[in-house]
Amino acid sequence: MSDPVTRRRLIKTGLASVAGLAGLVTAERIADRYGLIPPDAFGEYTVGRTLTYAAQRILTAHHSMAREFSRSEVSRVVPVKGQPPKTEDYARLRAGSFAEYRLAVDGLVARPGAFSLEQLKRLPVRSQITHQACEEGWSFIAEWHGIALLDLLNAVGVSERARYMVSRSLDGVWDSLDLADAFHPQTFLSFGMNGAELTPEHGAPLRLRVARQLGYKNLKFLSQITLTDSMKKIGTGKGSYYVVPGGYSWYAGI
Ligand SMILES: Nc1nc2c(c(=O)[nH]1)N[C@H]1C(S)=C(S)[C@@H](COP(=O)(O)O)O[C@H]1N2
Ligand SMILES: [Mo]
Repeated sequence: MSDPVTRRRLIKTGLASVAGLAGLVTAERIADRYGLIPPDAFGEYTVGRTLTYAAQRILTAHHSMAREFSRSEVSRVVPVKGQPPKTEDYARLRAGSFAEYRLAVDGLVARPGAFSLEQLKRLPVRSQITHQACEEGWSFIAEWHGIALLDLLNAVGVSERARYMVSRSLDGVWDSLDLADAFHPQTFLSFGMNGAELTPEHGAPLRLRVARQLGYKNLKFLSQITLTDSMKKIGTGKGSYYVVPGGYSWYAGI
């Protein structure tokens, strides 16, 4: 390799010091080679967002786990942000106890499909008691029941070309995760909370639970997941509904 900065050095010193060492342009080129540039890096946000994401990905390369709690620590009050969709479609699904609900799984997968809750529950059902924090400053601990997203992804067979998993919701919100978070063992598709079925307020019939990122990455009322090699042609091309001027960043690691 002719490049003076090797991957080992990148991991040892971190991208921030590489930036100091070799200049930001070189650092950006290296970050891109190792898939360390987030989809919302553009214009004035390129350097800051790339440094944050790359540093996190290098530090957490070995699937670090979010802390899990005991039942006695579960919060008594759980705030809601994002009310259930007010559409006729959602009302109909809800009236039918979500029996007609399907989660579409498509894109770069070997076996795309549309799965009912009953089908999804044939995968191993798991629980976790974790902390979810909203960027607005409130948080709660809850027990989540669901399936590990990685079990579904393995069942449909994700292509080697895939780099991101796009998620879409029945209220029009959409977002994406890189595959490190999509295949993280604590990333769940949850249909239950604190021993009961997930309520519409908390995202029924199915929501994402992403234990290592902020609340807004935990999409509720999930309708579709799509595997893709690039975010450029999806929505705004910036990886998330929330990435707008004055909005949030795509990567919200905690
Ligand atoms: N589809 C959808 N998902 C969403 C939202 C939303 O408005 N729509 N709000 C997000 C935000 S900002 C937070 S903090 C959490 C809140 O989850 P909760 O309402 O279960 O506490 O859901 C996230 N998921
Ligand atoms: Mo939030």
